[in-house]
Amino acid sequence: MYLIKTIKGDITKVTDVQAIVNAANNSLLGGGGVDGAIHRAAGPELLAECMTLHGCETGEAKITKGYNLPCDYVIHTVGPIWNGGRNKEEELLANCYFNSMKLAMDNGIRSIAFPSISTGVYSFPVELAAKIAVHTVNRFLQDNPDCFDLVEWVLFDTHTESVYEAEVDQLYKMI
Ligand code: AR6
Repeated sequence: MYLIKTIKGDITKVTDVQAIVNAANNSLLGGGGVDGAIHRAAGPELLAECMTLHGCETGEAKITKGYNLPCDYVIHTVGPIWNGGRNKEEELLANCYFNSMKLAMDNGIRSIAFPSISTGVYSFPVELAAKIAVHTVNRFLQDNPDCFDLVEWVLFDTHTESVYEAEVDQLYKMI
């Protein structure tokens, strides 16, 4: 069995997972928001490893070590920039979560923390993003029931946390 939980906080401080997910950009060379926080906390070796990866397509995911972070790995994924919903944004966001979970599973990672991908600088509406995020990950867990122990949603502000919490609660009511 696996546990799904939501917390309000800084993903760089999470100590009970093997991997955290970064909401990166196509260059994988750092930026603002959660990406900036992860690079600051991990130290310059993270950027050095990212430079060897030659970027990442939107919806895809790549893995590095965690360096000075409390976790062993960082999974870097690139969310879509919200453009009104006509550019496959929903599908691309679902791909981010699916490909991050797949990469974690393929590397034997059993515990993982996600931020709210695309809902900051990339302006994806939080309610829709939370629905896609929680449902995509839940489907993955149901399809691979013995592969994970913990999925943690780490949300930075009270509103985002309440939206994800409501989605997760809804899920447990359905089970
Ligand atoms: N821990 C958890 N969540 C955080 C943290 C943190 N330390 N810091 C911010 N958030 P964003 P995006 C929340 O903008 O929309 C970067 O420049 C934030 O409040 O980080 O996918 C990249 O390089 C929001 O709820 O990511 C890209 O260019 C969520 O994380 C671009 O931003 C995502 O906000 C990606 O934009």
